[in-house]
Amino acid sequence: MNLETIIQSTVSAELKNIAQKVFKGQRITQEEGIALYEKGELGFLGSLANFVREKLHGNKTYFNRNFHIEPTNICIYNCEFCSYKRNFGEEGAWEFSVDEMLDMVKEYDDKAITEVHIVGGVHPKRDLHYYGNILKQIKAHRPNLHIKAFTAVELEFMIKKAGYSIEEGLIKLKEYGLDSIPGGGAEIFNKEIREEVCGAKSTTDIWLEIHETAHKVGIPSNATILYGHIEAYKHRIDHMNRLRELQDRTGGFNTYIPLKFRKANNHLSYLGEVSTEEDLRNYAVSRIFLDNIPHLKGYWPMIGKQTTQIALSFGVDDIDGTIDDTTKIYSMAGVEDQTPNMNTESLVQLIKDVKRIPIERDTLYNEVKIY
Ligand code: V47
Ligand code: SF4
Repeated sequence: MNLETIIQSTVSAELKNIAQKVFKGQRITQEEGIALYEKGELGFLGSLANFVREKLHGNKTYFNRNFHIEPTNICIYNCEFCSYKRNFGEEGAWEFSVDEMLDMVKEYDDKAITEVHIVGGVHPKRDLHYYGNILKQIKAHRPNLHIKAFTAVELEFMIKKAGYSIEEGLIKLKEYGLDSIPGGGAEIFNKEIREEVCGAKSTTDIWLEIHETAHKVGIPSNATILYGHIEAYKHRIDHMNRLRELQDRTGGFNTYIPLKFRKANNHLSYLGEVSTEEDLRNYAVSRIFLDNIPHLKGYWPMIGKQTTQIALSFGVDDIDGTIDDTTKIYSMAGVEDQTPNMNTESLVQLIKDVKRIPIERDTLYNEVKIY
C-alpha cells in the first residue's frame, strides 16, 4: 500500500499526521503511541506497521533451530500470572541436575540446532557458579551452540547469591559461556501495575540495569512485555519508551517479544484473555513505536500458528524457532498447542504460505539459510 492510500484510509487529522511521520522515518511520541492504540483502526495500523516491517526486512521472515532447557520450576517468587512455579515437594515440581541437563543437550548431537534457550524459576539454592558450571559443560561439549540464558530476574538472584556486583556477575557468566540474555522477567515496567502482578520480584530499575550492563560488557539481549492483564495502553507505551531510551544508549537489544497473558491455572484467570484483534493491534503499535529495536517476534507457541501467519503482516518479522516441545511455560498456562514442536519444514511452509521469505538465522540474526 502506498503512502497516499494509507493516509487517506483514516479520517483523523491526528492519525494522518502520525502516518506522515512514520513514512518520513521520524520517531513518534508517547502521546502519539497511545493515540494509535486508542483510535487507530486495525487495517490502518497493519498497513503502517507493515510499511515499517518491509522497510527494515522486506519479505524476510526469520526463524531458528533451537530447544529449551527449563532447569527448575521451583521459585522463590509467586507472580500472579504464573502457572508454572512450584514449591519444594509440591506435585509437578522439577529440579534437573547438571548431568540431566547435559544429557538433554547431547540428545541434539546429530541435529543442526544453533541455540539453547535456558530459563526457569528462581531456585533458592542455586547460585551463579552452579549455573556457570552448566554453561561451561555445554560449551565444552558443543562449543558452537549459542547459549541464550536466564531472565534478569534469575540473574539478579544468582549474582547476588554469589556475592558479585551485577557487572562482575555478568562478566563471570560470560567467561563461563553465556552468549546472550533472553527477554523474560520484564513483565510490565509501571510501578503500580508491576506491584500488583509480580510485586516481589526484581524491580523495573534492576531489570533495566541488568540489560544495560549486559550490553556494556558485550552480551546482547531481548526484551519482552507481558500484556493483556490489568495494564492500560499508557502502560504498554511507557514500557516500550523505557526500552527505546535504553536502546538509544546501548543498541544491545535484538528483538522485542510481546507475550500475551494466558489465563489457565494462575491467580489472574478471572481476567480472561484479550482477543486476537488486540494481539494484532499490539504488534502493529509495537513495530511503529519501537523504531530502534530491529526485530519484532511473534512467539508461535503462545499465539498459535494461524495468528502468527497474520502477524507477519502486522509488523512481525521473526517467529522464534523449532522449540521441539521443550518448554512448559505456555502449555501450563493453557495454550491450545500443548506440545509445541515444529520441524524446520513446517516453519518454512508456515512462512511460505503467507508469501514471505523464510530465513533460518542464528540467535544474532546472521543468516544461516534462505529457503
Ligand atoms: O517473563 C509467564 C511469561 C516469560 C505467563 O527472549 C507468561 O527470545 C503469558 O521471556 N501468560 C518467560 N506469559 C518467557 C520469555 C521468552 C519467551 C520466548 C522467547 C524469549 C526470547 C523469551 O513468560 C516470563 C513471563 O512474562 N509468562 N506466565 C502467562 N500465564
Ligand atoms: Fe517465578 Fe518466573 Fe513464575 Fe514469577 S514468572 S513465579 S519469577 S517462575
